[in-house]
Parts: sequence; C-alpha cells; structure tokens
Amino acid sequence: MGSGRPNRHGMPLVPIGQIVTTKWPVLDLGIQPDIALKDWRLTIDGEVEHPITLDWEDFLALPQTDDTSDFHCVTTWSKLDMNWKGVRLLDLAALVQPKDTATHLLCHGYDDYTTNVSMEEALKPDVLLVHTFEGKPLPKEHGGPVRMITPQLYAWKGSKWISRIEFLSKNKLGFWEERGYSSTAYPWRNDRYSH
Ligand SMILES: Nc1nc2c(c(=O)[nH]1)N[C@H]1C(S)=C(S)[C@@H](COP(=O)(O)O)O[C@H]1N2
Ligand SMILES: [Mo]
Repeated sequence: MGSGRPNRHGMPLVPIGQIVTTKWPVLDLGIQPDIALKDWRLTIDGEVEHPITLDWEDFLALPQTDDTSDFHCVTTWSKLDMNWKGVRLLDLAALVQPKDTATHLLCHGYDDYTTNVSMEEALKPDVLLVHTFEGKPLPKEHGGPVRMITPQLYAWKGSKWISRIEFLSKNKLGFWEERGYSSTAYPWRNDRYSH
C-alpha cells in the first residue's frame, strides 16, 4: 500500500518490515494513569540552565503546533496521517536551555515508563508533546492528557502520560531499551533490537 511513495523526509512511506493499519492499537505496561488536568505537571530538568515545572495553563500558553505525521510501532504496524496538536520539544528546549553537555533525554511517564532519545532526534520539528488528536483531547488509553510523539523513530520512544523530561550528559537506557530494544530505534534501518 503506497510503499513506493516517499514520505515528507524523502524516506519510504512505509519503513521496512512494517504493515499499514487503520486501527490504533493500545500498548502499555498494564497501567493507564488517571491524571486530572488540575493535577497535571510537566518537569523539565537535568542538564539545562533553567529547569521548570509547567502546569496545564502554562503548557497551553506555549506556542502550539499542528502537524500530521506517521506512527511506526516496532510490533510492525504503522498508522499514517495522524493529525496532532501540541508543543514542539524544540520550543520546550528553548525555554530550559540545554547545556552544551546535554546529549540525550530520558522521558518519564506517570506510569513509571522511561525511554531515551538523542538530542539530535528529539529536536526534530515533528517531535511534539501532544494533547489533541484529530481535533479532540488525546484519549487516556493513548497517553492523555499529554504524550510525546517521535514520528521518525519507533513509537515506543514517545512516552504516554509524560511527566518529566530529563536532559542527560550521557546516554541512559529506558524501560524497553534495558530489555533488548534498540537505543536508537530508527525504522528505516530496521533498527529494532540492540546487538
Ligand atoms: N508511558 C508509557 N508510554 C509508552 C508506553 C508505555 O507502556 N507507557 N508504550 C510505548 C509503546 S511500546 C508504544 S508502541 C506506544 C504505543 O502508543 P499507543 O498505545 O497510543 O498506540 O507508546 C509507547 N509509550
Ligand atoms: Mo511498542
């Protein structure tokens, strides 16, 4: 299905070993935390000049980005043309000002999930912390109120129910990365597992 057509980055629309689905499966660790908007907080800290904790109002006051991108799950399904609204990680980084020593992030979820992303990947303009999907609040089972998306990496790099972004001066593995999944997770290189 359209695998010969390139995506907007000039890469094959459907990466190697992936199959397009129109469904949206739910993957989690068996916990779907319930976070009321009044209790929601996002902390950004670690190797940054200005650590911050945002509440819901602060978050919505930041520049909002609307974008349509694809979602590639390592379990081989890809879902195309997903419309999102949220805040670019790039814009959050501008607020906290990562130090020169920052090389990676470790993203933490309210379910104690963790996943690592290199600065180079995290600062791509389609990496968003989203609160809206197809014009409606992001459903809890998909990580609402706010999750991260990483359209150019396998989807496990996007923490659902994101609570903290920790900038790091050296790479640190997250939940799946410690269990044999790739630290880099690049779909167009079939980069699923660590070696
Ligand atoms: N906090 C948290 N984020 C998570 C996960 C999780 O278990 N907890 N699962 C990851 C995995 S393995 C995938 S494939 C995607 C799935 O997102 P979805 O359930 O919205 O399809 O979320 C990722 N982010
Ligand atoms: Mo996954």
